[in-house]
Amino acid sequence: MRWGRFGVTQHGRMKIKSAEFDRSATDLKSCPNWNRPEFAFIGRSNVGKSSLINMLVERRDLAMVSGTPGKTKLLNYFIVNEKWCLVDLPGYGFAKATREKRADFNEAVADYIEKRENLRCTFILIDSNLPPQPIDLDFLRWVGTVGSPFVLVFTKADKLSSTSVEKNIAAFMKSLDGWWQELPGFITCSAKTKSGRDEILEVIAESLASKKAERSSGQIADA
Ligand SMILES: Nc1nc2c(ncn2[C@@H]2O[C@H](COP(=O)(O)OP(=O)(O)O)[C@@H](O)[C@H]2O)c(=O)[nH]1
Ligand SMILES: [Mg+2]
Repeated sequence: MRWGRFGVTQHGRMKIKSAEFDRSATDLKSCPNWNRPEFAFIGRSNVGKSSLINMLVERRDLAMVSGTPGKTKLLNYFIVNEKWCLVDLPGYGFAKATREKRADFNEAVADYIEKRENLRCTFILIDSNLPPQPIDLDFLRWVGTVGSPFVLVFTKADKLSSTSVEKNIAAFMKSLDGWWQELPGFITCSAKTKSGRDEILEVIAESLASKKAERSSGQIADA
């Protein structure tokens, strides 16, 4: 395949020792003032976001807090291993995104993705059971104009045959042809079988490790 698939390589399996709900933020201004690295999750409602977050941290009901009425339009923070955060962003199914323009799907999400310095990577969830959906493509086009790092995650891969999943993914990637010099990386996952878990944790581990290396090499240079 020409496009990027992430593999589990250097860091092995990352251990999740703790995962706690920390807070809900209403907008960028109310996001915590700390330097914990943040990894955000977004997608249409029902794409499998809560299930994926629970699967990643191996907790059955952690992300359910974001499913409770009133919290679905908030940025929900979970602290993992006391060091970094998963941020459950509001879904974008409830408003229409506009191409090229600053997204009007959710002001808080747009602000967060454009400006949050702590944000290392956004995992953009796409339902692998569906052909390419305009709302996902519109969102992705907008993220592309912002230039914020992201990885595509195709969810619920256990529901269809692997041939059908591959077909939907291929169609989705084909829709992105020519948008970037290289097609974005993607991971296929299932909250049910836990496939894709190691790959997502690997992206996180690699990001955490690379910043640490940068910082320590910076210290050496300063010394
Ligand atoms: N078969 C299957 N069902 C899933 C998977 N992930 C989520 N679901 C189901 O899809 C529905 C929506 O999931 P949820 O995590 O609440 O989606 P959210 O709205 O994006 O947070 C629920 O009925 C889940 O049980 C998966 O990997 N495989
Ligand atoms: Mg949810």
